[in-house]
Amino acid sequence: MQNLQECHVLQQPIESFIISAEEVAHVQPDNSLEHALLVLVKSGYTAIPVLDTSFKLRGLISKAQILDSMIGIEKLEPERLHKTSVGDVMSISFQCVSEDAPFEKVLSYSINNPFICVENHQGSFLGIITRSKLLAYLNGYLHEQKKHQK
Ligand code: 4BW
Repeated sequence: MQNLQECHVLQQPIESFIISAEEVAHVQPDNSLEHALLVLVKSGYTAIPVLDTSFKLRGLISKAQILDSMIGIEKLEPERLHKTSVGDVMSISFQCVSEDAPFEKVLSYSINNPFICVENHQGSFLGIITRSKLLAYLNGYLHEQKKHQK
């Protein structure tokens, strides 16, 4: 069996997997939850990054967190959506990588995260790497390996 460290698949620069910041749906910390819910529903995504006005990553917000924040004592209280801001409910603890992180690290983070945020060395948000892009690449690689073994 090939030594994993020498394995070409793990040497792949992560840059080629990044969905650039301009293409990533996002909200800002002081947006209302109502706005965030509209962005999430319209984009079709379950969770998206929260960026400040200087494009620094501040957190992640999901539909589940927004729905949870609407739960009152006995009923849903949708009026809370425009009184509460994204910054009040977003997650601030999440895994993120720098632009030169090894493929292996991103792959291992993707086990528990559907997407990984990528920052440059100045801390600016560059984009995301989705689990589906990593799996598509690995799938292609495995098929190539199989062809060469025949
Ligand atoms: O609108 C969609 N377009 C496409 N082409 N695929 C979609 C869309 N919405 C969902 N999907 C599919 C993707 O395969 O469902 C998967 C789970 O979506 P999610 O998590 O739960 O909303 C998608 O898998 P994925 O491409 O590996 O994306 C993983 C997660 O990355 C998504 C979402 O939270 C985030 N994401 C992906 N592209 C994004 C994005 N967030 C913001 N902007 C983007 N452009």
